[in-house]
Amino acid sequence: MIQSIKISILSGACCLAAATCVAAGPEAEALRHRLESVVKSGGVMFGQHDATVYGHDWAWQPGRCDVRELCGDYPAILSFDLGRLETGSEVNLDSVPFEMIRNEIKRHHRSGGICTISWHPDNPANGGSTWTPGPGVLDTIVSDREVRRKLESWNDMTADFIVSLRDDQGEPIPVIFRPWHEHTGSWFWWGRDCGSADSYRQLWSMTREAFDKKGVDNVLWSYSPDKVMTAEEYFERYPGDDMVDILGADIYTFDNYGGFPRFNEFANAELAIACDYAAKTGKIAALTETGYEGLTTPGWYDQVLLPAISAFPVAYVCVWRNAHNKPGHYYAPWRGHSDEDSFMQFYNSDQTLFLNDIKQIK
Ligand code: BMA
Repeated sequence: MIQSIKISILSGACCLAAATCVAAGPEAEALRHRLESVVKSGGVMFGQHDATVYGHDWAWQPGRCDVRELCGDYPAILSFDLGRLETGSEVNLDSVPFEMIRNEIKRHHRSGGICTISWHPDNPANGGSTWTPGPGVLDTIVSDREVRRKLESWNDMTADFIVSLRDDQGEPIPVIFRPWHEHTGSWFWWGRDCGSADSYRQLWSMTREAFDKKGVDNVLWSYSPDKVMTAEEYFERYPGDDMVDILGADIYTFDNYGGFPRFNEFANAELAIACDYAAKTGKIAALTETGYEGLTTPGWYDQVLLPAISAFPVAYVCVWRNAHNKPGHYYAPWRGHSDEDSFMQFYNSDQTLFLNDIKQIK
């Protein structure tokens, strides 16, 4: 029943007016078109980070996925991270082998799904991790030649990985790339207190230049500030319309930061800003990262997340990971979890789209 309602919504899908293209090749253009069709349909795709490589109590078991074991379908969007690729490591910062990430992206693409990639590189200025912010760290990419060179080589490595994503016919697989996110906070070395707005924009330009030089055209670029209440904050460091395809927002629910009501305030404010601007510029808006760690108060999925996204024309929402080796660090329930009903109501909504729902959306 639900499925047939979803299908009838989707059959009315069509694309919006063509948007300005950011160095996108035909595959990335097709992905853009698909995201526009989703928005036009009134549906919102569900995604999760690392959803098919590990779950709350398992890891590296092909085909498994907590979400699928609960609701019967895979997320429409899979998210992966390239942090530590720049060090030459074979596994990322959460121990996921890069080869596995490549294969999962290929497999999900073949199944009709969409992938998004984030990148949490180490700190090129001091050798620390991605979470080593400090005053001026971001500015050193402009002022210090050695740091700049290091970052250039890291950008090259990431570009090489992304351009190497190919399907069985050797055609490029389009992905959403979400670098330098949550820069309105200061927990990453590219955050607000780590340098000037100009340095942040330079960071984007450098990455973009490296990708262009390598001929990477299978990417849609997502700009994803952390929670903000005003357009001034949202756009303070915006790298420019020619750099950005997706107006994103990364907003979490925290019990010690206003809980559900505060999340609603931020979601209402920031998604309105992103959607308004997306509508004006022919771009796409999305809730690019969200979640409520441990789902400790029941009802988050149906009473908080669903109303938040229902109010806005966002193409997708992506929750963070179910860590297999970090107790309590999970963002989606699994079969047998005490709050599984809330997720099932979210899944059963006519609006939410999972992998099977989007296969027919072109
Ligand atoms: C954070 C946490 C960390 C993880 C990092 C990068 O939000 O999930 O455990 O290492 O993301 O994926």
